[in-house]
Amino acid sequence: MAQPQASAGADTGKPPLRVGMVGYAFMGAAHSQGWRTAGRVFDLPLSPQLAVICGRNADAVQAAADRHGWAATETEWRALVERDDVDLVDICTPGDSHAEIALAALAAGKHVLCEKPLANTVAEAEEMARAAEEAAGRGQVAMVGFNYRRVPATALARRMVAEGRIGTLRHVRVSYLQDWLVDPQFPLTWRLRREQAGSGSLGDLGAHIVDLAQHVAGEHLAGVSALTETFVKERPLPTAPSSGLAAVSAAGTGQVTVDDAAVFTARFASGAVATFEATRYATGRKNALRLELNGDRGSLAFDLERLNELEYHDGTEPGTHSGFRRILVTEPDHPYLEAWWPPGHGLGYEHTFVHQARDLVHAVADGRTPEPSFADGLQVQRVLAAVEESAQKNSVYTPIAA
Ligand code: SOE
Repeated sequence: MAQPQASAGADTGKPPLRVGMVGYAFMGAAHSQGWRTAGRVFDLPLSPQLAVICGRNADAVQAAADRHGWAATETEWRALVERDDVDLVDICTPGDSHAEIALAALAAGKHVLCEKPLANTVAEAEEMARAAEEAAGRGQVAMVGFNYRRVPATALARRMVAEGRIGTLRHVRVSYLQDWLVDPQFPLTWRLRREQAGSGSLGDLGAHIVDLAQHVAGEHLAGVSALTETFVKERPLPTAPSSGLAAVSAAGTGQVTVDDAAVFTARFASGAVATFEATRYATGRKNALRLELNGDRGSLAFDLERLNELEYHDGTEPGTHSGFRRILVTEPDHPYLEAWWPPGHGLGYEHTFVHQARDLVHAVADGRTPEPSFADGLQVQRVLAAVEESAQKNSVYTPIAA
């Protein structure tokens, strides 16, 4: 275990929030960026410190600490959770360890940030939500990493729906399309194993769009009718564990035990109807999360591949000159933009993690439950379970458990 001289972070003179992060691959790098930058851009009540990073391979975790600016390393997550120089545990591991780490961290008195989906099963998510609620009574906070709520354009969409700018919601159309599994020789990494990932495109991408659609709409789904499919059932085994979206294959093959694609229709509690599609086989689509909402007074549309823009149609304007307009979401009074660049100087994917860190720091300082809470994560988990149940029963309409 390497001991810190001083935790890395912005020297702001504010009280520190000492972060211990478990995992250091793709999400670990993204969260590091968030913690490193939030206190340098936003005026925060606490100063996030990159205190300790944890991973099983000592050399690899040290390399990650050096690259991302963490002050110390651990190779056992239990040791990290028990350290008294860690205030908040950030979980960036595959889904099979979320519950165990989060429960231990909450029991040890830490605040928790957990990557999505919250857990691999509803039962685990229920236990986590219960533990988070108890911990809230002791002043601890727990949040799920649904970072796409923190794109300024999606936050603006939420605000505009709440202001009534599209009126009564009729349709929500949402898809999350990637293509990194198109090649059948892409190896069988952890994201393709049910015991580690919980599910496939459904939990990885579907969880994001369920959370985002419900958040922007401001209401919950009531039931779903679903199809799932696994197109490539066997894949080469990877040479080494890989956590990113690239890997190298070796001899031998193994079974893919998760869905490759999930498609479902859904009803919102208000009666609005929705379509969802999550796939990693949409050839040419790299990270296309698209959301459209139609109400009786207007419509909104968003595409993550053009994330500084939000399309808006005001249906109350005269037909002669109405139409979709492109809002460039870079104005200082747009969500999160007050602290960034002058208008027109856009943001990117990584800024969502800076905003996530910013919002969580405020929640910790205020002692208030942040959104999305573990209860919100549990509700998404219930939607995912209903999708799987419906798909197993020939797409029968399946209500979402309350
Ligand atoms: C892989 O499909 C992945 O990295 C997801 O796991 C993330 O949650 C998403 O933001 C980007 O794509």
